[in-house]
Amino acid sequence: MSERTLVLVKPDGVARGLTGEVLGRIERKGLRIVALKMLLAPRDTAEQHYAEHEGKGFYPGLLDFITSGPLVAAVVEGERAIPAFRQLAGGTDPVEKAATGSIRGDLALETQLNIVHGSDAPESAVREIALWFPELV
Ligand code: RTP
Ligand code: MG
Repeated sequence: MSERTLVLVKPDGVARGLTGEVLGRIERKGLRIVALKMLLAPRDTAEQHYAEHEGKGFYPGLLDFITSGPLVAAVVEGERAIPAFRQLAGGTDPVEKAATGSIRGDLALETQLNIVHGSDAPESAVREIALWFPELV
């Protein structure tokens, strides 16, 4: 079933010049980029995006990181786009969890600096697309 997911190339990925690498992998998988923008995330957008992690030890640092520089936000569409992109991204810890061949497994070393975000469920995708692309909904 075709569905949409929200992808972020996080500030570390943009700063390292990996935006094209990430978008290229999405396209080569056969997924379609249907909306795309670069922006400095406002603090309140970052807080809403990561609301599920409020109260965790890494949450303040995560907000500082995600607002530390420009990021690229994309709406990606295709068959099973949500799990398909999660597989392209690899597990959260780039060394212990992400497989070689995945974006994180190939390109990252640290859990916070793991290059990309992808929605983890249909409800998250709807919420996150509305948050980052209010003009689309
Ligand atoms: P994301 O939401 O960014 O797509 O990543 P994810 O689902 O794979 O991981 P999640 O558990 O939702 O965590 C969100 C982001 O927070 C940072 N993090 N740091 N230091 C830590 O223990 C820790 N745990 C998570 C990572 O940047 C992770 O992607
Ligand atoms: Mg997550």
